[in-house]
Amino acid sequence: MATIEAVLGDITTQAVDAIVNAANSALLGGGGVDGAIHAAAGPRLLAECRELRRTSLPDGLPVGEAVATGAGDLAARWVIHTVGPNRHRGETDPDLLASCFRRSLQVARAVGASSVAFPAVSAGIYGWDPADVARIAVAAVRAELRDQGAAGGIELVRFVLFSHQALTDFEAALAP
Ligand code: AR6
Repeated sequence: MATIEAVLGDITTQAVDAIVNAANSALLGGGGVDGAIHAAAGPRLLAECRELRRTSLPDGLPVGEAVATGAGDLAARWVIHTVGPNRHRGETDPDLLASCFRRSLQVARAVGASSVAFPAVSAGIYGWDPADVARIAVAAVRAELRDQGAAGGIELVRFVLFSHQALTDFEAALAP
């Protein structure tokens, strides 16, 4: 049975196989956790993202989707970029946010990652209530791990929260 946990911290320093980036469709960096990940990973990460845009994703990454790159100078081996729904643009469908978490875990499994750290996707610049993100994220991760079955490959999912309030929200969502 995989472990799901929530911790307070900076996702860029997590010693896990893959960290998830709350990116935007352009995949070329931004503010928030995206900016922090690109700053810590160095220019190789941006170069890989540019290559994705030049080849498989000329129109960018759709909302709710996920894609993996290497992780540049980070301790992790992979960065999995996902694009959360943006409330300020009227993107209020919880299924789109759930899809970010599920698709990220599917991509993680496909590259061979067994431990994955997530930020609170869409709970910053994209304007979602962190408590809603916590409930949706925990339900999506539980469903995905259930569907992957016993031999699924993902052993650890860690939510890495940047504020005490967000940590409290995720702890509440994880409580049995
Ligand atoms: N480690 C963990 N969590 C963090 C970190 C960090 N180093 N830095 C911020 N957070 P946001 P979004 C938290 O805004 O809402 C970017 O410009 C933050 O407190 O990073 O999905 C992208 O390029 C919040 O709880 O992502 C997109 O344009 C959570 O991470 C847009 O922002 C997510 O906040 C995406 O917006």
